[in-house]
Amino acid sequence: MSLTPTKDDKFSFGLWTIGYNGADPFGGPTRPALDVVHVVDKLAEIGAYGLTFHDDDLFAFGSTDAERQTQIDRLKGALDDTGLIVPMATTNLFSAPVFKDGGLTSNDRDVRRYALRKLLRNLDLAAELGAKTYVAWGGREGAEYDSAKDIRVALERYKEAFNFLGQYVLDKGYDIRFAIEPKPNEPRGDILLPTVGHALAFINELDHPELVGLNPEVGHEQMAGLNFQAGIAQALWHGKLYHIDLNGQRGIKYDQDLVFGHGDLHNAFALVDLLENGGPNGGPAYDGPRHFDYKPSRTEDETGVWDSAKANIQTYLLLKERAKAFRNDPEVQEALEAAKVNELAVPTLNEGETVADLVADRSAFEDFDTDAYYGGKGFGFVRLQQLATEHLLGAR
Ligand SMILES: [Mn+2]
Repeated sequence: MSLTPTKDDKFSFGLWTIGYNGADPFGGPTRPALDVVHVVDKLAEIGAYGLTFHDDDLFAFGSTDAERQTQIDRLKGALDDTGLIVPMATTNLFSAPVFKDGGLTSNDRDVRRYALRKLLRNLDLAAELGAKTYVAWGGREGAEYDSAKDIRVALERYKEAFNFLGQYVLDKGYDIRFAIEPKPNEPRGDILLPTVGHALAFINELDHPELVGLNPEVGHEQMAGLNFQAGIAQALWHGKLYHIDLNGQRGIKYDQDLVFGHGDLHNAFALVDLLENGGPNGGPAYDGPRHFDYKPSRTEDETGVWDSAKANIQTYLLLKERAKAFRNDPEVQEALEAAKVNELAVPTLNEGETVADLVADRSAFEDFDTDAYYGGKGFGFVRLQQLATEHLLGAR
């Protein structure tokens, strides 16, 4: 079965994803670098609508102004030729040696000031290219040793940076919001704002929390043993899902960046069901880019790179189709009803009910038969999960 993506599906890829040359801590590149113009042409061909990038993906760190401008102009030409857009951009504050102790939270103040300037420069470019989201993944913002980083002070510097950036965007009149990307570890031993929950709490401490949301990544939450779909549901509940990084991860280990769905497929199914069918009227709960932040495995040649890029799109579309079938199945609807999934939407208290009213309600406590729950009717959650599994496997 093959499904055809359209621009309305909003599939986007990072330049660093398909551009990954296979280098890892144990070996060098296994593929040559890909040119940005070629990448944009190929992405358009496979049905993507957007390209995202770090500054250093487009023009190498240390490029002259002229070299930088040449690459920007080449990207703009390719975007014009294909109709692709740049929905998101971000800054590399982790690769260059200067960032070995982080950028915005380096212990070295001069490095922090340099990091802010590098960030502002690419933020201007993002605005120029029409990006609406600016992602902040602080991969080097952290430490290996507890005594080496004062976490409370580092968070103060992080806050200072986001307040400064928020004010900059407001002063410039840019239509851009920031999206923090949590990750528990790698490359640092421990990274600041390690999970969705940590980042949500941090955002509440900022001067302009409305300008800052989240860009959660499947693998990053799963590296911490967390349920990604549940984290996304909470981010949506807070109104903070500004962007999303889709990929695959197999449990608590190094960041694998596999193709979306090539990890916890059940959770990927639940995630797509949430994004596409979890809205207030059964429609989409999220209308931003479906952004793939994966790495084509080191074993692949360029054909394998594009096969894996297409695999992300196909898996997403298949899961979307499967989730729709799941929602439309009368047996599933009956199982959801039997499991009281919909009853959770009924407020626990009656409208206007007071403490006295609840205490006076003998049916709520004195006459409530808790014994009936021993040996009584179960919820049938396993049956529901099996129905989901059968839809996921295409058996229904
Ligand atoms: Mn990752």
